[in-house]
Amino acid sequence: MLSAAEKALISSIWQKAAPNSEQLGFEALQRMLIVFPQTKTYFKHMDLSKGSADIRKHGAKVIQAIGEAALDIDNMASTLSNLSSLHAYNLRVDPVNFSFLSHSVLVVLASHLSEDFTPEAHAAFDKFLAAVAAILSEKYR
Ligand code: ZNH
Repeated sequence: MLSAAEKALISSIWQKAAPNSEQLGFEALQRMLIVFPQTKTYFKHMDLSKGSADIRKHGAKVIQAIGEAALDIDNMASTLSNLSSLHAYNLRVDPVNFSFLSHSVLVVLASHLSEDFTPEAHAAFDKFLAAVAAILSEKYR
């Protein structure tokens, strides 16, 4: 579980990232699709060319969900409950892919926040994204 200190770091990182969250989400999703091309199989119905409006729009949705979880960390299981069902029952995303997205989000945060993204903040945000991924994949079987 996340300690009080980690929760404070996560919310401070999110406060710095939030004003630019749509761009961050776009960059993170695009990075995932390029660095881990196997993830493209889930998005065959979208225009996956670099910089596409589809990537921009979907990236914004994904980061918004992450942001909502970050704003209310203690209740993130209920915040993410509908998305958890969606990913398990409808989308059937192989849980291995969550770590690819998490990695991409961390890299994008590092590139935008530079020295504010301290090793401690990185560690806390990594743990937070792993917790989000665990919730999104807990209904799989
Ligand atoms: Zn997911 C969808 C979030 C991961 C795939 N997603 C989605 C949405 C959201 C999300 C918000 C929208 C919903 C509605 O619309 O209702 N995701 C998310 C998050 C995460 C994720 C938060 C983590 C962290 N996903 C993921 C992955 C993948 C995915 C990893 C793969 C690779 N998703 C997906 C899909 C979809 C989604 C396919 C659907 C899209 C469309 O629109 O079609």
